[in-house]
Amino acid sequence: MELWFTEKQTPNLGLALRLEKTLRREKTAYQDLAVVETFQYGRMLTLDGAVQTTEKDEFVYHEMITHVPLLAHPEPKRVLVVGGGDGGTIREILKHPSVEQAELAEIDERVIAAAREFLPTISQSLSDPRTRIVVGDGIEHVRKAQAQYDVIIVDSTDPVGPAVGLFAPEFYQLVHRALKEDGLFVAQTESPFLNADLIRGVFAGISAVFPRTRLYLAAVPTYPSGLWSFTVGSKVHDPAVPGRNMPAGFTSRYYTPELHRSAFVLPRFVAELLA
Ligand code: AG3
Repeated sequence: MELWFTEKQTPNLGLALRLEKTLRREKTAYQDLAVVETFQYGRMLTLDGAVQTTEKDEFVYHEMITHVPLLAHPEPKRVLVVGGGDGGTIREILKHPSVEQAELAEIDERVIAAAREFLPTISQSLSDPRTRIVVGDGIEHVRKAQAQYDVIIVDSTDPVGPAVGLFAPEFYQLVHRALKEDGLFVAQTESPFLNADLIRGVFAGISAVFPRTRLYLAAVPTYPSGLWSFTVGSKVHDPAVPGRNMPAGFTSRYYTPELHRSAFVLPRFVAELLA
């Protein structure tokens, strides 16, 4: 018998992956969580039926959401991740030796537990001594902070359910206040093919608060449409420029300094939707 998982990305579009087996399926306090073994992309984490990460393509998203803001900053020391309970973003952050503390504010501890148990290559750095895990509401966590972080990364699910507030203009005000005077932040902002209105709204919201707001793209095969966007708000540093060399011994599979710059070069239809 063949077992297939389909994410219905829109009412008229789906991504189907053939499954070898299901490793975990549970209803957490916040969402429906599954970890499955796929034939094509290795192990995969889904939340409420939406693909969050797979072993084979996670590097694209995690490298791009991390190294663009971190290399645009001259010396990131304190970094906060909102969401991101699988740990992939934390793993990338800790490749930067200047980082003293990488904090994770994840609302659903079951995501962390599932990643620790079934996705060790992604979650490995959750046990690093520089990692601080706070289980709780990311918005409340950011609200309590003032001029504390060099970089804030919003590694959230889609703007439905627990993540809705992370796409709201009020949240960007809190993020601005939580950042140091030359801080910057990035949020995952969905697909320009399928979420144009969201991207436009988020871009306007971030622009209202941050003097430098830019959008960049990366190709993530398992996310809806495969073309994914990230939006950066920066107080001082130009997000499109890697402001320093990559640290000694730095390894990546998608990110390069040339790609950093080129990710901000937008296809015309994307540039137009921001105009
Ligand atoms: N967060 C972004 C997932 C969005 C994917 N959307 C979808 N499949 N409909 C990923 C978390 C990885 N750390």
